[in-house]
Amino acid sequence: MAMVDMARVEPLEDVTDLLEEPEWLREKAEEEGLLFFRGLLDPKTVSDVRSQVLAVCDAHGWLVEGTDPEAAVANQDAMVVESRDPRWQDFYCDIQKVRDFHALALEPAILNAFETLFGEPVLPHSRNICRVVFPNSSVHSTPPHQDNLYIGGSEQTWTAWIPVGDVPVTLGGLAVTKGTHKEGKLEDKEAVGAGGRRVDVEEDVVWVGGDYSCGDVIFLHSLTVHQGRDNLSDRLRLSFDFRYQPRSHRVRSDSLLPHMGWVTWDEVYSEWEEDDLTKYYWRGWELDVFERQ
Ligand SMILES: O=C(O)CCC(=O)C(=O)O
Repeated sequence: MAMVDMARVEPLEDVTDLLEEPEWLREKAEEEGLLFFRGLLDPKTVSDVRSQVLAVCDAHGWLVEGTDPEAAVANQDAMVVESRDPRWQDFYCDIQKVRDFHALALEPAILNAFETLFGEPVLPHSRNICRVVFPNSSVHSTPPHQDNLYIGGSEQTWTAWIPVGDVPVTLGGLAVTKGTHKEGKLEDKEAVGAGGRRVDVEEDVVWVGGDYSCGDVIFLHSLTVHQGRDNLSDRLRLSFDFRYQPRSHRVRSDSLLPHMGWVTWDEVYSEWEEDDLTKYYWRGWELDVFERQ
């Protein structure tokens, strides 16, 4: 299994009220490296995107024929894991073209929360990530890692992990350690599972996790260690990872490219309305962009 055992898992603590108390919100973020917001997004908005993602899953034969697509019952015969497998690549290129998937990353509720946290304008990275996890794929669950390894750039970059639909523990979801961002960058090593790298986790570390509902969002610091939980159901688990940083901080250029680089922005945008303001939204901003070495 890619996921490591968790001796102690604390329940998710809703900090929505702290959005009215920016100093306390920042203190909490500084202390724990994670912030959980129950119902930050309108569940209807998330459900609409979910239906669009499931339509793509269906078109790729990933749902059991004759079942309600909304139930996301996985066709085990089509099982594929996130990788360079051509079946995954074809699916992922189609997902990257879903306009509302990218638009969700720009929802005012998320941007406002990050501006409160950063105390300055936010730069949403446009490299948005969609994860679809089949049941019986535990060996490929996302191992414990720090996102900074993949992002580079400012350590003050945060990930918003969004359950796309209700994600009870049986469906997998995300488990996040408390306070590990204070340990700095940890040594990583090769591993099985999404991302392909992992870090060691102390046995007595405190994990946070539980049942997520549609509309919930969890923010985590780029050095906070976290892992995907095994999907023990018969359904597909859907989630998004969107990243955000203070706009004045340096940003690595690939954070503004389509995730995985299998399509270009022009291909992503090819069927969107011409005057859609979510296209290239970052281009008018003064940014300190640097190239990956
Ligand atoms: O959704 C998952 O399984 C893990 C996602 C994650 O940890 C990440 O993308 O950094």
